[in-house]
Amino acid sequence: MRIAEQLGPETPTSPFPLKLAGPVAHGFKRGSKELGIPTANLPECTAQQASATIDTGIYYGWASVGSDEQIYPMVMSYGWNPYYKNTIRTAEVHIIHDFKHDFYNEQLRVIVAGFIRPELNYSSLDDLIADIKLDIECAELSLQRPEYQKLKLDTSLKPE
Ligand code: ADP
Ligand code: RBF
Ligand code: MG
Repeated sequence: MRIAEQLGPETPTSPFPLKLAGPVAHGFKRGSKELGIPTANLPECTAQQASATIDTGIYYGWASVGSDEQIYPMVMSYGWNPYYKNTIRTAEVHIIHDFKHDFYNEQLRVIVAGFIRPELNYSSLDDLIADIKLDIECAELSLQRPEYQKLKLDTSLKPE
């Protein structure tokens, strides 16, 4: 099993920080039900835009939602979800916070700050879940660094 031991550069390095936004879209509903890890899906056109800048993979950064001023750490899965053999590329953001309600259609603002790993296929759901938990740990550690904390001040994360 992979271990999230590599934190990457001390400073966000090109193409990061990458800003993405859009109203939260509906997906296949597997995140909450099958994985216990909900992912707020960015609209297809936003995912399309990202393809000009980043490869598929797992990323970390910051996020905010709707009129909420709070800025949360996030992990983003960008790609084909090989475990599920999807035919469309999705940008899915798991916000590292326990929300009491869904927020479909609300504006999701994201700053992607760094890369964690490529997308992988798994022989079991448990292995996928275990890796996502490592991704979350990796994101939390990476985002503690001062140059990554500064990104929280970016105006693109503020509600309109
Ligand atoms: P879908 O396939 O429609 O994306 P998911 O099972 O992945 O469904 O659940 C995602 C939804 O759960 C989000 O759109 C959002 O409304 C809600 N949600 C609740 N908590 C979170 C969270 N911490 N991170 C992301 N989405 C969350
Ligand atoms: N799906 C995969 O098939 N392979 C992966 O390596 C993978 N990594 C993920 C990492 C994170 C941090 C998250 C939030 C999701 C990941 N998923 C991965 C996506 C998962 O399959 C997807 O969230 C569900 O299909 C629900 O839409
Ligand atoms: Mg989802």
